[in-house]
Amino acid sequence: MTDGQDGAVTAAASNRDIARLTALHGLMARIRAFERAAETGQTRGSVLGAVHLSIGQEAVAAGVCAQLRRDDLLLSTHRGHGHTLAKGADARAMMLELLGKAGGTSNGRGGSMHIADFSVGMLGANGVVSANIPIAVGAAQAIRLKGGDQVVVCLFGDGAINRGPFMEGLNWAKVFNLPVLFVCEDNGWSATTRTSELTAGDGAAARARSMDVTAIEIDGNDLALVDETAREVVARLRAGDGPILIHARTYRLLGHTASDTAGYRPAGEAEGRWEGDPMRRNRAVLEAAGVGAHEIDALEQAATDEMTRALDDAEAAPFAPAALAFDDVQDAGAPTRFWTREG
Ligand SMILES: Cc1ncc(C[n+]2csc(CCOP(=O)(O)OP(=O)(O)O)c2C)c(N)n1
Repeated sequence: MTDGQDGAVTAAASNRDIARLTALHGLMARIRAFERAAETGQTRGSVLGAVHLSIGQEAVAAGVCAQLRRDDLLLSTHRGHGHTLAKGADARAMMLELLGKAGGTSNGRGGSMHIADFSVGMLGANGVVSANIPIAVGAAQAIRLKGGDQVVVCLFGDGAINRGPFMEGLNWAKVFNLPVLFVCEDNGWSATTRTSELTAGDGAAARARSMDVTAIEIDGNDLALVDETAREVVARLRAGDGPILIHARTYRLLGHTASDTAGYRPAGEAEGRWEGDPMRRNRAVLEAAGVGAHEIDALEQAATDEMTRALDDAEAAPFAPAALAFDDVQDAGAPTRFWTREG
């Protein structure tokens, strides 16, 4: 290949990358706008229960989930709106779910912390820290038994690696070489505690390597890097080279929940981290490549409009009928005996 042809190939590839990064910027904007709308709903009292926002962590959700096929599977955490949206769930149905309304992804029975949408392979967020990990491994084992080529992505926080299911799940996945991508979304905090203060050793990647699980450590706020890493890793998993763990460093820019003002963080810490906001960083990448600020503004505005509408519609929608609470619940029959402390 001549120099000229080489150059042409490189230029074409880089145009594709910019188009892709622009599209992914739109996805990050949709995630952020969804979170802002959920925050507004909580303030107005229409979104009930705790909501954990992922503002500042959007590059992990967008970069990883955009590499998945619809029939790939996803398990998430209490902070799962972004992952669910990036996997392809309908934003309006998700918002209805947060408000407990009819037409929600689970007709309002899951809410924010247990949001799920099986139609896009999203098997569930989980309010129990680390509990999504064995479920992901079980799903991967089922795929293996059925001979499919889907992969399972399991996202969890840096606090989750200190619970037993993390070790059990990675061990099982390695023993059976299962197609699981474990993603530790390391935002530095476990609720109100700095995770480094309660974690022995070198964290997620070191623990994975101790079990011979391939581990890759990346800057999770670098959208292009997350996208590229996830592309390579998903291809390896599909080819049978699993499991793999990505340790993505990011930062939770707001409080643990929408109502947490994060007063336990040293003054100025979060303010300083807005510099590294993945949306701000990716905007700089796009503008340096010649994408107009107006084009990026338009993407972000469209996202805000979409999610504002989703919240308004959800607020106007009726609650799911109470009888629906009993749907999909296994009926084991009336108990024939009640146990007491005495036996
Ligand atoms: C088994 C269990 N213990 C404690 C909690 C309470 N809790 C909810 S979120 C959270 C912090 C989790 O931190 P991390 O896994 O890093 O996720 P992040 O909130 O940072 O996204 C805790 C302790 C819980 N939900 N489940």
